[in-house]
Amino acid sequence: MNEEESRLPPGQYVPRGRPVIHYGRVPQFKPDSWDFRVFGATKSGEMHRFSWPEFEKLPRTGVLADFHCVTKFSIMGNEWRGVSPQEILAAAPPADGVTHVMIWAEYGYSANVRFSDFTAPETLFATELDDKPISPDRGFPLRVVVPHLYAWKSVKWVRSIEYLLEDRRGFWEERGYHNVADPWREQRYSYQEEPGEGPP
Ligand SMILES: Nc1nc2c(c(=O)[nH]1)N[C@H]1C(S)=C(S)[C@@H](COP(=O)(O)O)O[C@H]1N2
Ligand SMILES: [Mo]
Repeated sequence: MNEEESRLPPGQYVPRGRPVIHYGRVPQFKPDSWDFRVFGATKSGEMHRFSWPEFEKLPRTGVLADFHCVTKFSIMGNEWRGVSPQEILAAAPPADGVTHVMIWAEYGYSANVRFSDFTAPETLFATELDDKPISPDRGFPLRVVVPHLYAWKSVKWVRSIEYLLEDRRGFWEERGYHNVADPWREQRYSYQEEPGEGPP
């Protein structure tokens, strides 16, 4: 097994090229009306709002990570750059007792992650891929990457996050996909969920 093969979770393969997949149309970025909101169980009880210029001022960091789609292709060695979730947590702190985060995109797409997945060191609010602004079809201007979970949790065109005191399913999690989505455990479908892995 070579080094790249050992980085492939079970059942995955490396395709030729880099597929682009999403549900629905590519939204247009309008910098004047674009905002990023943090709502739900915030510490202050208030919603936090960042305009594009405000969001752009947050410090940036890099993450090198592979990317695994549940349809079985993997994209290896993506160089993401963007804002760490730690910056968001500092600027818009969650209340005590937040267990999950719902990540919301344009057009109502969403994905829920455990708070521990949200704060994992490889999770990022990415603005650049491979030294260029993320392309419109890959999520410009802002995309979350949660590379240690199946890629439907890596929400493109992110517009808000919601702090949750109790777990709730997102778009694909409501449509038969696994609530946790760990590719190393092949958590593809909701029928595989064990007690405690889904919302009550
Ligand atoms: N907003 C949004 N984000 C999304 C999706 C989507 O339909 N809408 N699809 C997800 C799925 S299933 C995958 S595999 C990846 C694909 O990312 P890519 O187009 O950069 O390869 O985006 C994820 N993020
Ligand atoms: Mo996917």
